[in-house]
Amino acid sequence: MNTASHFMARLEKLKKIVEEKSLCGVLVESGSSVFYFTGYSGAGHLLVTKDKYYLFVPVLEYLNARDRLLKSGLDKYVEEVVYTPYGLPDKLVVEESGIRLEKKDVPLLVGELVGECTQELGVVAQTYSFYVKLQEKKIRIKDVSRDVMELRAVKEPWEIERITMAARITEEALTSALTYLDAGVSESELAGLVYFEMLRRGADGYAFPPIVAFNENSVYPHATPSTSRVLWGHSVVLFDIGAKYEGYSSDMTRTTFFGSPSQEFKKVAEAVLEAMEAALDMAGPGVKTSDLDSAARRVLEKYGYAKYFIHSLGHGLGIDVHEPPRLSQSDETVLKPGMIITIEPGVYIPGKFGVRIEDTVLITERGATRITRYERVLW
Ligand SMILES: [Mn+2]
Repeated sequence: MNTASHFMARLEKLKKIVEEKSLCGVLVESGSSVFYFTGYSGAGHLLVTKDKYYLFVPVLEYLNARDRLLKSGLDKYVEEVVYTPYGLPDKLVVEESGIRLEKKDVPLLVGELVGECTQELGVVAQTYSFYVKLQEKKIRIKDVSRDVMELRAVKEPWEIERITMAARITEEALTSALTYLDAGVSESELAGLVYFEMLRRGADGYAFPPIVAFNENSVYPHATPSTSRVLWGHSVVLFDIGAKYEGYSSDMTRTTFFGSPSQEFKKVAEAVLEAMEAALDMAGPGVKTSDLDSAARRVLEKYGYAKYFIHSLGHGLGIDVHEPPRLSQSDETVLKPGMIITIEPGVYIPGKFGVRIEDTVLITERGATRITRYERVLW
């Protein structure tokens, strides 16, 4: 697993984009796409030209990048170039390592490497300022982020294994946190417990800060846990949590009840679960993401809750916790085997409570299978 051939196959696909679109090359700015192609996750830029691969990293990352390239088996194929535009002294240890050191910033280095080329440079940028800096160097650029995200959308078996592992850790963290559900515990304490359990079970960290929300705080789909919101009496308790494992995310939401659930809560929770089942039943290769969103919305409509479903049904998931496609009315993506998405209908009644149930789901050859398999009826 994780050998040079995995990464080289991906880099070849990037080179194919260069050829097919007649580009000078493709430049990928820091972040999850650099990790996808190289296994390196620090600050840095990957440049693929017609005949070479470069990884530009700031000087503080020179060892990290070298070690990651070795681990990925890419050290023979990708040239690491360390840059230091910050006026650091000449005598730095990096010069003893045989790694190329340049006292220039990335746009300048890229300008030198592709400067003679009259075609466009494909770019996957995270920031607008990076586009601007390249344009200042008179480099003509073309956004190719869609092409790269299309590659990333279909997962390879070893990626599915990692996401599954992240899901198992998430489930174990929830089991543990649920044992602390008792009068006096705060949302923040539970969120911290979830994170602690993820780390001690082998996660790199969380895919996003754990959301734990009680009662009226659960009406915010992106609620922030608070130390001052403490469990007492009969309460709705929502957990939206996801561990990260070897660079890959998971995402799961469960809504439970502390004490005896109200009739209204049960009615809403059962409708949300039915909406989820409707979407899950329909999910599979050849199905449009917008149709899944409609299927869930129709169920909630039946119960008069559709107006409280204020977000799209779900999203793609992989290295990033949110990746294309978006499972919404305006998305035209047709699902393919190997895609991993979330299905997460929710009903948020202002001033009262919210209920969301979410699973991470793999699209298979025949249909779809849940990666997060935690019990859903917890009330
Ligand atoms: Mn989600």
